[in-house]
Amino acid sequence: HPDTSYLGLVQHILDTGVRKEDRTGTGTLSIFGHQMRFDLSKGFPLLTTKRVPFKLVASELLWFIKGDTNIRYLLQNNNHIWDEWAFKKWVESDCYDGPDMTDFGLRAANDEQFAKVLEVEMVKFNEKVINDEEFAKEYGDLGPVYGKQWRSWPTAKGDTIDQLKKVINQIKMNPDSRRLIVTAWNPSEVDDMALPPCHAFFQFYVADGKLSCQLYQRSADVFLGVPFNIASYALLTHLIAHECNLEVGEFVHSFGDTHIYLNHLDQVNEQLSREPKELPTLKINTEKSSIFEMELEDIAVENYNPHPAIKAPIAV
Ligand code: DHF
Ligand code: TMP
Repeated sequence: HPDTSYLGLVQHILDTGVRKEDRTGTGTLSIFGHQMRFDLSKGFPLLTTKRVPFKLVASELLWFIKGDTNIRYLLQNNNHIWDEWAFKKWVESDCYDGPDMTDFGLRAANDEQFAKVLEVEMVKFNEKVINDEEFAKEYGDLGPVYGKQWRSWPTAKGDTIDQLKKVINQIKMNPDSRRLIVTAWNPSEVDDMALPPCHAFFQFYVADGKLSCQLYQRSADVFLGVPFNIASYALLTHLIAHECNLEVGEFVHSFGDTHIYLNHLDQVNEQLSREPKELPTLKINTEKSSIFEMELEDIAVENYNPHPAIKAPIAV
């Protein structure tokens, strides 16, 4: 069961993880290197020991697939998972003249008064991104993150590579290929990204009429990020398998720095006390074949009856 593998990883980090400081100043328990395998034919791996908001997973994935890097589309779909990283670029820009937002993530966690000020500024920022197209173009953009690298990786010659389209064509034309790769890790552009790619590199594999996918995730926030990442790549594998007339095989999730933030310890202990439930099933609109035509309404999970959500602060 996906929850069993996941909670096994959580327990393993609690048992053997090393105290490690991190960029965000939060502090983590961390291990280096781990792998989980999910058999997608046995049910959709959306965790059941806490509610994972599937619509947010799906709209984020469609945003990558569109090649979009601007949070405007996410906001239009009530998806706020990338707000802090666009906001960070905004408050660090010359045009921002509101209250001082240095280290806003850490400060909000320790100072209720400041958290309110931050909330007001973030709401204002989001409204401006939604209502003001010019502002959105400038400040809603996260830089050359996933969508840009997947769909229009810039080459030295001055043209671009659509890695996603290419890999899908290769899966159809040349399924035995060992080069079915998409990489978001573009060394010449990482410095311009609001956050360098965490799910950085993935490969497809076709055998027995089944499509598998393996992801290398260089850095993994096990409580908040990983449940999304598992569901997102499982969904991507289903969508591509559907387009290529293949069944789904496995999702193999390989990790680098795999950590639990120190301010998530109560949350993971709560989750560890829960029993996994039956997995949901994924429903995609089979009238559409191309993943590039899929919209949010074409994707849903059925029979998802998880334990309640568990809130946690995100390290910025
Ligand atoms: N930074 C950090 N420190 N960890 C992350 O996982 C992370 N993920 C990013 C961007 N930066 C990050 C993009 N993905 C949430 C989940 C995934 C995600 C960003 C945020 C999150 O907060 N999930 C909440 C629910 C959020 C909501 O309902 O709006 C959760 O409980 O799953
Ligand atoms: P880093 O760039 O210093 O590694 O910080 C990124 C943090 O975000 C780290 O805790 C990993 C986490 N993360 C995920 O776990 N999954 C994701 O999809 C994203 C975007 C980030």
